[in-house]
Amino acid sequence: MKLEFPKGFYWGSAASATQTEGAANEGGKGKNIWDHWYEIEPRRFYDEVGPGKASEFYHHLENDLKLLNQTGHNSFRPSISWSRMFPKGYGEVNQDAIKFYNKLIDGMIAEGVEPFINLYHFDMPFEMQKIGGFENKEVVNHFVKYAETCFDLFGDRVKRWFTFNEPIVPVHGGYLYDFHYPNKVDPKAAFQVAYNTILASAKAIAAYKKSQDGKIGIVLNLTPSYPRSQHPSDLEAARISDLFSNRAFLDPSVKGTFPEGLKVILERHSVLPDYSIEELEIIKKNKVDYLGVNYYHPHRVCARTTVPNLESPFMPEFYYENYEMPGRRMNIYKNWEIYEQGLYDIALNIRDNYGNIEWMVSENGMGVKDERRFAKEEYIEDDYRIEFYEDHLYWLHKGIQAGSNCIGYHVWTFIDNWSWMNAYRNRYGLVSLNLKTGTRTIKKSGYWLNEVKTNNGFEYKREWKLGE
Ligand code: BGP
Repeated sequence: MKLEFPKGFYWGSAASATQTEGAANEGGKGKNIWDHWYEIEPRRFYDEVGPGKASEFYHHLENDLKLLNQTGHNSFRPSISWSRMFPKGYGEVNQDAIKFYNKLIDGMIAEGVEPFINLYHFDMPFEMQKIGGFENKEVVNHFVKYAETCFDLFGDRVKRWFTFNEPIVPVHGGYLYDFHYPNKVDPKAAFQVAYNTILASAKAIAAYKKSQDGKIGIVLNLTPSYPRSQHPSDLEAARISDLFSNRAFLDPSVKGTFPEGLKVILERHSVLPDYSIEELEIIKKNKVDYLGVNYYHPHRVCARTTVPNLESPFMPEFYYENYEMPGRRMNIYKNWEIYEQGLYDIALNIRDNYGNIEWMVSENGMGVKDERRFAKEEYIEDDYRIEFYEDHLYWLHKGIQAGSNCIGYHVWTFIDNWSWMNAYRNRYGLVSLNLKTGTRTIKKSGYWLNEVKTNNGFEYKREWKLGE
């Protein structure tokens, strides 16, 4: 069966500054939290490899831009590093950063690749973190100034922007579950950071609308919440996990309001963030024009079987337990369930509950441990990844046929990159990276995406059986 996608469909990939640029101490860049955390706790990183060099996108730009063209990109989403633009987070703009990002944007356009620029991908400037990061509303205003500067400098050529990538992840990692700096376990701070990030996004959107004519959105990682059963307690568990994992960001971004029920729970646990009526008005008035959805895995939950320890810091898991569904298929390298149909459910949820807003898959991908063990003279035949993409695209296509307004599909990621605490353990790229030599070699999936883009679709062979 030929799967054909809507005319003008965006194909490509996403990447992020800290994971790809390298040159962490060059070109006038200031430290961000990753540079700092690696300095003080290198053991938290796989093989003790830090973000200093990453994939050296900064130095390989010209060559890498050609690779974009050869691997099926008509669009690409890199991020701008706030601490490269403003080494302290505010003040004077770094001229070298302007030069680099101009080169990047102009280079993409010259290769026929439309830029989708993201302003924040987990990389708080360290000087901003020192004064509290997004716990502090002053940092919100510095972020907005940084965003405005980017709009002024690059908005003539960039017509698609994102304010944040997965804003829930720094909340989880930095303030609840200890996998990002500043490694606090502090629910009150966590919900303040979440709220302030939403406010920062809305204020940046307001600034954008004043002077620019393109579109601005936010990238959210959505994890559809599936209950173990139809028992009312399991359904309630799924409702609450959905509230915290998805709707807490999705509703204010798309509808301008917070979901009902969230405030009650936060108040009950004394973790309601500090907010004002004026701020809620700003959030209400400045909704996104379009949405990016990162989809990797679903979230299966069931009712708790134990009473939570009321002395322990409040976590959303007070209301549900994670459920390991028998027979689920796993990506064992990342311990994430593979459930392609989740993308169809997301498509319909956006169609039915979010005004069928324009959206795109802004990340979808499969990390494989030590993938270079499969390399034959540098070339990697990653058929497993092609299959992963095709199966997800099948369900996405079904969602589009059902009327969901999806305009593109970006994979994670372009070139194998440095993956936060996992460093180079799992590889995701369309292009493989030899860490010793820096050599880049297009994988089979890179050639595959190029074909898919050229044909705006592909011949899909798999037949889905009921219950898969
Ligand atoms: C997403 C992030 C990416 C990327 C990806 C893969 O959540 O937006 O930055 O890293 O996940 O995850 P990981 O690198 O942890 O394997």
